[in-house]
Amino acid sequence: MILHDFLPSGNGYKIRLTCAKLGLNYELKEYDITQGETHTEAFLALNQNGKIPCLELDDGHCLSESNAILLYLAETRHSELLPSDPLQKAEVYKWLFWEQYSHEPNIASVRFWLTHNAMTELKEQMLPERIQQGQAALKLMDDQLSKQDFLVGDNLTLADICLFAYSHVAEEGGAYQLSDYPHVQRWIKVIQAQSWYIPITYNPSVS
Ligand SMILES: N[C@@H](CCC(=O)N[C@@H](CS)C(=O)NCC(=O)O)C(=O)O
Repeated sequence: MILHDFLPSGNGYKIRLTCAKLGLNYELKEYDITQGETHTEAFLALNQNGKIPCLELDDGHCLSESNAILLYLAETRHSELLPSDPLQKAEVYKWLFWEQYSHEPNIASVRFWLTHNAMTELKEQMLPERIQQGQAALKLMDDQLSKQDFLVGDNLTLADICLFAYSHVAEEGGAYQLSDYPHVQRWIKVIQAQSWYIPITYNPSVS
């Protein structure tokens, strides 16, 4: 498999972390999204949406959308990262969909704007509301994690890998303070202590 990716991306990191957990090998092909490298004709043939991550399978099929890739990897490997019980499975889906609508646009986008010098006048105007919504998302996770070890029940699932990716780097850029969310901090440490854990900067081609 070839993972088309940009190392600072949390969306890409979700896939790298899932592959680490499942013991899957892949080749990493990097693109600099700040230089428009995902908008070339060659890249658009892989993903017409012009975004990383996308996972090129051995038969040439190229799958995009990070959370769809997570589901594909867990389902095809029959991993307990995706529970078989329909209700538990639906709870995992719930967090994956919530991440894309309520978490990633506020936490990931704000981090990118602030760390990649990508602010514009329009983004300056949007920033306070995005931060407020990002704080609400972290608070919601903190409430859930005050009641149980992981987002869905007692075991680590794709919901945790998906939400970990951008939550653990939320402070980058300075918009969020993780000390405001002690249960999220506890959960981050638990994931970082897993034997298969790799940092967001991990590049399989360099190890
Ligand atoms: N919903 C998509 C979002 C993918 C996405 O936003 N990718 C960003 C990097 S994290 C990207 O490639 N941006 C380049 C661009 O839009 O030009 C997913 O979860 O995979």
